[in-house]
Amino acid sequence: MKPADDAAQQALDAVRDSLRDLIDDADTPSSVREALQAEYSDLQTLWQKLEGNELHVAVFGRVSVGKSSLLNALLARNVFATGPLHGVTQRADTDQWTRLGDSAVRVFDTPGIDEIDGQGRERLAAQVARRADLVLFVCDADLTQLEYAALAQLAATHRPLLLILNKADRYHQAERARLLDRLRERTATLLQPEHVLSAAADPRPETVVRIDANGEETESTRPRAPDVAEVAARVSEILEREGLLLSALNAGLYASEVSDTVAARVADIRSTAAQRVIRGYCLGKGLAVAINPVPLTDLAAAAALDVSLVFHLGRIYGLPVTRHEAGRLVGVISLQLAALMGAVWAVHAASSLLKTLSAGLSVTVTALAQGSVAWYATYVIGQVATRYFVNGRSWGPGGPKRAVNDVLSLVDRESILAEARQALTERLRRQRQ
Ligand SMILES: Nc1nc2c(ncn2[C@@H]2O[C@H](COP(=O)(O)OP(=O)(O)O)[C@@H](O)[C@H]2O)c(=O)[nH]1
Ligand SMILES: [Mg+2]
Repeated sequence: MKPADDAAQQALDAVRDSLRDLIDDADTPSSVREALQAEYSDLQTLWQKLEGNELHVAVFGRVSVGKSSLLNALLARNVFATGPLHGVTQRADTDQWTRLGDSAVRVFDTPGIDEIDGQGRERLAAQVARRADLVLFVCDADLTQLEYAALAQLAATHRPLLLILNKADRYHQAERARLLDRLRERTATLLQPEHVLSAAADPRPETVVRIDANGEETESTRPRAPDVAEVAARVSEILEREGLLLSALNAGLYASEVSDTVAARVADIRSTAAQRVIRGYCLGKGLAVAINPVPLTDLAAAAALDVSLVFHLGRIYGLPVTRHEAGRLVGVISLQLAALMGAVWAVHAASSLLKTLSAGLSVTVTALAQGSVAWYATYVIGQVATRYFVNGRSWGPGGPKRAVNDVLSLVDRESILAEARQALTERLRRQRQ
């Protein structure tokens, strides 16, 4: 093996393994897998492609330009349905073509880009671009606006791309040369000029005129063989030169895209679960504090609830902590909180005292105030702990002080307290009924 091939093979192996890891990752929740079904199936296809050292070639273009005919001519077999009617090819089809060294080259037929709506077209282009190592963009005349836009979209994916002027038999030599020049000129920013070629995938029969011994003319037709030699040679050359490496790079690029999407989804799911759990604990602690008549034990009970919350959050983020560690975390956070919002804690303590002193009428009011403050404190502890877990069990550069400070500046205290008061009032009323 040449060193370059060696490097390509190494890249290929690395990408193939990372695809496998992504597909098999046991930490990915099944709900994420279900939501990203299409992506996972693409990953599986890409993995198989790399595993089998497959190279994929796809055609792209308007309906009836001869995409299916071109593939048949390249395969020298009539495997793809062709015809003058619109819509002969309904979906992306595949067939094995040939072998190039260690690689199996598979070709993909596609429906015409003018047969599907804009969104479907973009999806098709993205799908084709994702799995094709080489795209043959087929046209049969100068490019329409639609064709130009689709070609530009494909070129932007940096796949190797050939623009093929098919039905060359319909043009005289000079006319064909002019058309090719025109195409090269228009696509100069998208393609190299040598990547614009002509072909006759399914030429119409020739008319031959014979003059017999008596000088009489008879006209007959003679079938013409496809002329795709130039295209076939360019395809082989591109695939041989850069096929495997490109295939690995493309798959790697796609895998990292999917992996980012998966990470974002997982983060979303965790964040939703975390916020739900935090709210549950806020309510639990708010009620416990509001109802519990003995001020000192309600503080202890409250702290135990916060420890449970942190313990629970660690599990949601797949970073379980022991109760002891959770307790330590709550301690660190509470300390920062006390330092940063002494005033609020003072209210907490004062109302705790008030609850013992006041009797009868004021109990509900102070209990509510105290419960709301407890709710707020748990809310902040929950947010800070969430941050800590999102950061992979780290406070980040500024340490716990900065983390608590950041959360405090993001949280709208008044609205949290208002929410707490409302939820607690409702619960307390229901309890009294
Ligand atoms: N004159 C001529 N006709 C062609 C050529 N290639 C394909 N065709 C005809 O164009 C029509 C559409 O071909 P098809 O391959 O089904 O087009 P697709 O819709 O792009 O797949 C068919 O009738 C083909 O016989 C060619 O090189 N020259
Ligand atoms: Mg077709």
